[in-house]
Amino acid sequence: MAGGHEVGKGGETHQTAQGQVPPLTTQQGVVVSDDQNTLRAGPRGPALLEDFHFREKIFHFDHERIPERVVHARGYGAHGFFESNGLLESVSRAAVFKKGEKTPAFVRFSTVAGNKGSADLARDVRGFAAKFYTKEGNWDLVGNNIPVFFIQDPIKFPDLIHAAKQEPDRAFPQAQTAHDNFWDFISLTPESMNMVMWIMSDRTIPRSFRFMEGFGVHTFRLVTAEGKSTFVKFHWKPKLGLQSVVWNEAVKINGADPDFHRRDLWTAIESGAFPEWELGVQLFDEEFAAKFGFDLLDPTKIIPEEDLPVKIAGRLVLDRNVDNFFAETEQVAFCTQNVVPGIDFSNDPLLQGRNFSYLDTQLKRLGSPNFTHIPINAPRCPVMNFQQDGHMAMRNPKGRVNYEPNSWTGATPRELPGPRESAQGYKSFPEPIQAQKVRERSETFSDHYSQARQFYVSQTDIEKQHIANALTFELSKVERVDIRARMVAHLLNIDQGLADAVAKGLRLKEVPKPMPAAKPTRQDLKPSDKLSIVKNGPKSFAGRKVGALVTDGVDANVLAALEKALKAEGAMLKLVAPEVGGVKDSAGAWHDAHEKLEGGPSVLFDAVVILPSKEGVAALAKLPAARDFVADAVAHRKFVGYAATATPLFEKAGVADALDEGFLPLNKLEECDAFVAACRKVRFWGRAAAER
Ligand code: HDE
Repeated sequence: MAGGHEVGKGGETHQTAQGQVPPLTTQQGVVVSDDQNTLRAGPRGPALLEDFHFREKIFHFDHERIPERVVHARGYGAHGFFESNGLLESVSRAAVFKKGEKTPAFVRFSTVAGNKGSADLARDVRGFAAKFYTKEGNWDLVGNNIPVFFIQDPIKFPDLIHAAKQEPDRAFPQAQTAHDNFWDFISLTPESMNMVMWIMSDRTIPRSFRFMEGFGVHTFRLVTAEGKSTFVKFHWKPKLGLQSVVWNEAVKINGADPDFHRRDLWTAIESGAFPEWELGVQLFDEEFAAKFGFDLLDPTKIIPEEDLPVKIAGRLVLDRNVDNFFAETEQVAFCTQNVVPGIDFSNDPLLQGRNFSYLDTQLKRLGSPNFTHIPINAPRCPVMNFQQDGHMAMRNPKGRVNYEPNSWTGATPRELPGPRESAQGYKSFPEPIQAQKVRERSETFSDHYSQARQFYVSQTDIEKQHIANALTFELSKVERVDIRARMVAHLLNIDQGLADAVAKGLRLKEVPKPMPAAKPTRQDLKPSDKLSIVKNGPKSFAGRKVGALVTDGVDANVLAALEKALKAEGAMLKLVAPEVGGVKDSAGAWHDAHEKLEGGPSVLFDAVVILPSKEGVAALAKLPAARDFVADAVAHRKFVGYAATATPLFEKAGVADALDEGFLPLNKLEECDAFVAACRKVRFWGRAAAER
């Protein structure tokens, strides 16, 4: 027998470096003797059909994939818990809101348009779906990182998603909206204009999941045991504050690390830096809703926090990564209709449409109505009913009785209309309804521009610039000039300056007339500071990463002091060196590098420090990746800490004559604290350099 075959006989011995290992078996439990070679008629002969182990193994492999989600295909999840502070006890009977109640939770973040294998930094809405395994059943809050949506009626959802995803003949572009079909549909859908402002803002290029807000979007109801209803809008507020990347960074991150967001979540949890959000609520009654000025059943509208403050009702902590991505993150089945007693729907038409779609889509994806038997979807409270059989049924009624009512003796489950000890059946809020069947959009849904304008004027100048740049970029990818112009016609109803900037950026030969509007844009809505990311930046640099470009001879004292200062802040230092093996510092100590320079560009870090030795800088300055490291950090307005020895590299990178206040010297130990303090602002927005 050839040597290769000998090596392949791993199954014969169960002794490894780790000790005794269990034998490999087939799915039927038969121990396998050879998992390296198929059964053949002689060593060079044809394969034998009789090889049950091979056939079973390949058969199983062939069926490994399930359909990816039609939207939100790319996602990443983690386990944790929700802890209530009791704020909602007086407005909802739900056990999940009792003071101090800790409820296990699973959260999946996602992009919307891209396929499962697309890159994390696509300009896109992020899904923020939470499943709470409450004592009274599963509650799913299936939200996004943007509080409004594109459409007002669910019947338009397939059109919206068809238009956003890759075009059907060519199957590109994927994971981006910068193409004709998307902007054609959007420019024919004025109700999407508020959402357009949000998606063209930096909200759609978050630094990572840990730094973004989440929103339930729709108005929901909370209901007390006595049947009193209060309207609610749900918010998630990240403990680390809001942060986004800039577009040029996003483009480069997608190449350098397409898994940037999932890696960030995974490593944060593995390192014990558990991501945390506060659950915020805006509570209101019919009277507020009637006076507010926009219809709160319209999912294209928000209630500014200045008009109705967000109160904190508890916290969500993600503290455990999954054991298996497929079993948990892929198979988790969020359903908007999963509510528990004390939480109810409003008549938001989009929400009502979703309540059908999510259940239906799980059957398609998971292949059986028994998807609730899969551990990630199974409630952690008793489940007792007479639903039975079907593909992969794991939980069937025991005994003779599989219906009710029945007159067999013994405790078989029955519905529970009234309260009994801790349990009580789910009751829908008895909202009185008298209406005619119509296919009609409410007149109260017809103001499409006022809140879009409010969002835009609430931004800082730099954020306004980013919105104009994003629109110009996306519309520049649109081939049909009439579609570009149609979008500018909408922008004219939002803000003249924005429309002018985009028209100029596109070099439109003819600026169109404003789009006829069902309702004129209100000019009286006050700017809301809470809508800006920059105005709500972090208070600390915790959770962030600094990339240190180092060579042999790096100052040992500065490196140690910097590491200490960052650690005290809750931030991390990552070494980037010409070779991944690492560098020897000025005191002769060895430091392993975290990244080889070419694989660790500055876009992967929140701030950078440039610490070459006097001897090492000349060779470093010759490397294009080192020059890009510096030039990109500057263009992306990052804080740059630097040793005096860095000058030759700065010269080669073309930034030596532009050292502004965002550059901080790092030659002495005291300077390390000053650098970390400066980094709390995350970006040096004052830098004049145009973003590349
Ligand atoms: Fe979804 N959406 N959606 N959506 N959605 C799905 O369900 C749908 C909408 C959201 O991590 C699908 O399980 C319709 C708004 C998230 O598994 C599907 C409409 C918001 C996720 C579906 C909407 C969302 C989904 C595809 C308009 C924010 C990912 C796979 C009426 C509040 C959940 C799946 C996860 C997923 C339908 C609009 C958020 C097809 C019909 C508004 C976060 O059922």
